[in-house]
Amino acid sequence: MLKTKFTINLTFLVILISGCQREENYITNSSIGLFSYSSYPIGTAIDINELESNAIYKSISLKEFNSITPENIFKAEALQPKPLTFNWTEADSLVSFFLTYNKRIHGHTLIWHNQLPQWIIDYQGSPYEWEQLMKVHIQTIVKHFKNKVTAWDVVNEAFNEDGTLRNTIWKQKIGVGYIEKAFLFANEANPNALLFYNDYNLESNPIKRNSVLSLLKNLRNRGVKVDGIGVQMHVSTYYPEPTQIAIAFQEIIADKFKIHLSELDISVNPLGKNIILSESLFNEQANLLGSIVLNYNQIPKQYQYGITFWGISDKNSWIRSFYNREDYPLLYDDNYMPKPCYYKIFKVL
Ligand code: 9MR
Repeated sequence: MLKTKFTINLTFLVILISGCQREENYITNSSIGLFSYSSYPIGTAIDINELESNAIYKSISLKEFNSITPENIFKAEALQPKPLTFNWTEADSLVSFFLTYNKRIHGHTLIWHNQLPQWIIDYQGSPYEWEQLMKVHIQTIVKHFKNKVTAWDVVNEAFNEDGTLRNTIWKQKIGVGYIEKAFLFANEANPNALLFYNDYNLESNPIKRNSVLSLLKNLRNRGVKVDGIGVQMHVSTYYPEPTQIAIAFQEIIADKFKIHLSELDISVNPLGKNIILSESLFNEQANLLGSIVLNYNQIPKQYQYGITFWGISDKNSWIRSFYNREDYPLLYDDNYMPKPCYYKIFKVL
């Protein structure tokens, strides 16, 4: 009995070690990162503080990814902290650093209701003056990064879950036409930039997705340039089902919009319970990621803008601080070691 147990354990150990060695080869024996295996860009959100202080973070960002979304420093509070005073220092340094390595820069985000500077929140003006404020904000930024930033999330999170338009400060001050105007202003500032609408739960909530699609189709029918949709993909091992995600992708491409999986992370603890970490938990996460990537692979090439993860290590994910819960949503663990979901991508790309 004892002997059988020992044999099984030994066999298991051998399998485990050889499996680990195979996986280790991906990272130790080659300088080839995730993006080199992919026919479409693979990106990450970048936290400027980590980039400047953490050498491992920096080297992973360069090795594994070829598309970069600044996580916070392109937002209005960072770029225009005071009226008509633009602060380019951090954004310029991040952009020029990654351009040196031929990375694509994705601009996130021009018009949003969060992370606004106080002066915009307090601004008193007519609808026309608000429209001018929005125009100057969009066009100054888009022109500043012309030939550097490939694409913009022009408007972010403008819809409610029931499909109605969110009552943002922009809608209150300018009216429902603010989304159309934002796209027109961005296009005027750089006709070569790709323009995206970005939102969450589009992969799981058909009501919200249909509203977004009908608004964007309407804009496009009237000659407004809208290139694609950022499907954020803050998903979890519990929800949604891969089939729901596949349906979302099919509906979006049927309407001829590019798809950016723009903020992908996979929560393993969406309900904030006390969890026990296990191999099966992380395998489940890896399997979901695998099916997301396989579904994305099915999209015709012209609609594949790329897949962007919302960070590198679990340690720095927005989820832990925002929801104040234990979670492990990204490709690397707290010590910057690749997790099963990292290895899974190599198998499905
Ligand atoms: O990851 C970002 C986090 O560091 C910020 O504190 C937070 C502030 O709202 O924004 C996070 O990023 C969000 C993104 O800009 C838009 N979609 C939801 C993301 C997660 O909240």
